[in-house]
Amino acid sequence: MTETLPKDARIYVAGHRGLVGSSIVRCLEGSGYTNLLLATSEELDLRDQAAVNQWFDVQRPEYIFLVAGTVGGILHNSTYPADFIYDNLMIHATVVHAAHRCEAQKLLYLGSSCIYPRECPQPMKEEHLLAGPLEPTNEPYAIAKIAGIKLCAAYRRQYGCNFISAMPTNLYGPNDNFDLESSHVLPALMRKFHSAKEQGEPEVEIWGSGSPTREFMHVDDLAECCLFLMRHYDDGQHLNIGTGEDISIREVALLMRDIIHPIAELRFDASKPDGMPRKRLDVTRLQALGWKHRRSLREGLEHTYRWFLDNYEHAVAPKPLRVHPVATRARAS
Ligand code: GFB
Repeated sequence: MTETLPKDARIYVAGHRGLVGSSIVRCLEGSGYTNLLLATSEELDLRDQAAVNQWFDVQRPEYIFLVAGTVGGILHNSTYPADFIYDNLMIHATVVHAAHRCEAQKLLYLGSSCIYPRECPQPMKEEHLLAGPLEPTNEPYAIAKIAGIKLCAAYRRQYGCNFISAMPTNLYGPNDNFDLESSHVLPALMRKFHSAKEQGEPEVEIWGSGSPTREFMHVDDLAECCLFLMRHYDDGQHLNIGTGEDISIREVALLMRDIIHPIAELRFDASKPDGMPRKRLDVTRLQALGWKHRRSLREGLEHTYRWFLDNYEHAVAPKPLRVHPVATRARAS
């Protein structure tokens, strides 16, 4: 395959302070890319089409990694459905439209494995998209993510834009969100086991039954995959990104216990939702292109725990939530 991404290309990473965006920036810099375009959400509100157009007119990005969005774990998704659907629909639409307007060479859009139906056959293949009802705890987010795929496909069909989409599995790694209410399971468990060890507590609470299974990938593997796709993949078909291996929440909690606090007991809180029963991606198409992840789950968790310890104050600092005025009004029942 030929190298299609020049080292001095103007590359915009939308969402560069998040888990995924920060890893893509590290990966690009480590691979010798010198012309990265970045803007914080304070500098550029990606939900504002006029502001996004203006920024694109000035910066003229040639390649775009669209990895910005409002994200969170199972509880956060269920608590802020309006934010999850509105923010993500708007961010995808404004950036895709601006990329078309300024004739960008290529855009990579990242969705999520929650786009597949709740009762999807396992492993979940790309063609299972829209084959059945979605998991209720994250339906608004999933709808926005599906809209993002369709947006890229529509601009490709109508205008011939080289916009591609990839759907990563559940991710973890440095710069994850470790806030216990809004985080995903792995950063939450890492923080819980760590504080139980520090405070000499014998028990750690695990939400739900522990029986759902998830597939986890270290974010640095994902970033390497995104760069690979930006260089080598030009097809309109969205592509799954995962390891193809899953594990139950109980087993992953035991693994985390082993790494952090081996004498802790697990206590399951059945009042918290389980969410999707199983979620494993079929990665046959991706692997046929010649790409495979490098980090095992244990290695990835040990690496992330070292990062967590080295960056403890930053990792556990309260994260300001972006809540729209509508969320402060009385909620309809
Ligand atoms: O990671 P998580 O929040 O997201 O939860 P989803 C995965 C599973 O871990 C659920 C359980 O069964 C949780 O009940 N779990 C156990 C915990 N203990 C904890 C805990 O302390 N915190 C959390 N957060 N979970 C999200 C979606 O789904 O994943 C999004 O809501 C998105 O749309 C994202 O797709 C990747 O895998 O259930």
